[in-house]
Amino acid sequence: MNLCRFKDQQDQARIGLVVNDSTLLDLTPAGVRQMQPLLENDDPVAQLEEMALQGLPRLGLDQVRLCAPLERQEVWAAGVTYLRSKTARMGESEFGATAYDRVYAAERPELFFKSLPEKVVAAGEPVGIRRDARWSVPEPELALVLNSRGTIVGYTIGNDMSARDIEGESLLYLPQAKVYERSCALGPSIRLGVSESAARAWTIGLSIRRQGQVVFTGQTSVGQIKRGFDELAGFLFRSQSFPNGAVLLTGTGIVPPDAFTLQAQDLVEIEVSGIGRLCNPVTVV
Ligand code: DO4
Ligand code: MG
Repeated sequence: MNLCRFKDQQDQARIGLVVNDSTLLDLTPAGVRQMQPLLENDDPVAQLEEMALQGLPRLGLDQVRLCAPLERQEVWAAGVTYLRSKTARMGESEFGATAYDRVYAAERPELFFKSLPEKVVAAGEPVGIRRDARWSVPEPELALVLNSRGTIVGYTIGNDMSARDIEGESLLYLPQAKVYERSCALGPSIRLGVSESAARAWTIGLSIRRQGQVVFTGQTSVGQIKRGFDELAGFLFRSQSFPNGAVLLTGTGIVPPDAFTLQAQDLVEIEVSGIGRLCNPVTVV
């Protein structure tokens, strides 16, 4: 069951339930105006299944504009959770290599702040590459949707856009490599009611198109993530509360070759087998 946010003709955000590739159910007549109360519910799937029986209006997905599937949640990200990410970072940074090696094996994961909700880019909107970076890549990641109790209520697709030259120059530049205009995309919807073990069987695919030609493709499996989802969420909620819940990206396992950098007008397409597809064009910011 996939939950989405969309804008109606009056530009008002509404909540919907994705029925199939082309149709959604508008949950507004069932009294749903925000996602948060649903995500706080102990069993959102049961609640939504009941609503879906109420003869709600059907809309074509091509008639609405999807918004990023979050409201007031901060977005955080985990890093160096896949072996591929560890080896790539060790290669990009001369003096930071041991830090990446250590954090991969350490008890405490790397977690960093990624985005305020209002800065997150939705499916179809441009993601940014910094104008002062030479080496920019998308990071396709499974994102955990957590309620205020730190419980995983769903999953969405995240793109942790990164400037690898800035990140590689100094570990202290990580916030500038990771947090800038249009550096985080989420969407298209939240998949609810899936256990961690089922999500671990999903695949993540990345394809990058330039002028219609595929210039990079890669694939990984969510099962390659070294850490448990509750472990990551548990560290995020240590000594910190999130009254609006939080979204936590779980790290990348797909890294394009070192010679590859994104360019303006490239098209980034991320597919997570259990969720759907997040596509964004690239712009310079
Ligand atoms: O420490 C650098 C960031 C790592 C990251 O974003 C990832 O592994 O996905
Ligand atoms: Mg990342």
